[in-house]
Amino acid sequence: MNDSKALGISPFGPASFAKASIVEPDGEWSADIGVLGVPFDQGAGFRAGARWGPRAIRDMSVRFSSLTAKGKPGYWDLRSGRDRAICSIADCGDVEIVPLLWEQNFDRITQAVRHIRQRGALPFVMGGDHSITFPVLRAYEGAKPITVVQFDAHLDYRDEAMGVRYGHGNVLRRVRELAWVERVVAIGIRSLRTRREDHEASLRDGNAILHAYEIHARGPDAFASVLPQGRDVYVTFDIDGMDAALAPGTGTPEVGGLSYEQARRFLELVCTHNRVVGFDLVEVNPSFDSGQITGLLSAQLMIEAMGFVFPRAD
Ligand SMILES: [Mn+2]
Repeated sequence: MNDSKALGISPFGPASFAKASIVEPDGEWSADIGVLGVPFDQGAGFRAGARWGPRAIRDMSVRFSSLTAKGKPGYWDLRSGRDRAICSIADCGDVEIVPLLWEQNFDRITQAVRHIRQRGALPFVMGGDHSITFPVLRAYEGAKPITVVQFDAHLDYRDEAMGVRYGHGNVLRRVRELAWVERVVAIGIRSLRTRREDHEASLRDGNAILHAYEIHARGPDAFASVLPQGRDVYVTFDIDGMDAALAPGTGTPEVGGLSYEQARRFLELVCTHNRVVGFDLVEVNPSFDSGQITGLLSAQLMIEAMGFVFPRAD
């Protein structure tokens, strides 16, 4: 007798996200969450390779395959005593990316996210470099105003760099220009490369910037009044928001970043006090990872976020 499949504990076999069933975004399927991989890294200005991020996250996500078990999905949260992530997950595979044709690739990304939303599922997107957040958010045209919560070491708010306007260093600027994005709340900003002009432009646009050093000094709960409440929220999680020691597998790591407990608490505050309309986790680059810890951390952050969005009603 082998019921490991039914129990959802086998880590073996093809690595879909948490061993979820693989579907085509534009097919006939139904699930609470549609996970989508975007293996695109043409927006990276420094060390490329985030195209392998979705695979790295899926590889380690099989550790959490009980989430997709038949009969009793989800996990028991030791901290709250609650069952969490009581939801169904479909893995929509990867967007087909072709070399060099970035505008066409962006269109494919937008289209895939549109399909997921049309199925009534909540998109959870795995990058790819951070530039993909712009084509993902384009798929929300016509939606209610969205507050974007950004976890990141960098503002990514540069208007233009040597003619480039859609790279990963410009992405929040482009996102903020979308008519349905009302505000950006950036958490964990600390890079020495932060430019005064970009910082001022972001504040002038009505965004909020939570610096890493302030978070270390005061703790996440001190910022509760700055975080959105009762809004429609899209979370974009650049893994370099985490401390470089926890997440070395990324193109532009920065020391002095968030601890796991800080990031988790921010996710809890954001996901439980708002309506989450989408989530992405970007910039995982397994070429620089050590012991797959960045892939594992990323999978766990996604699952904790799912757990906050889908707690069991009890
Ligand atoms: Mn970023």
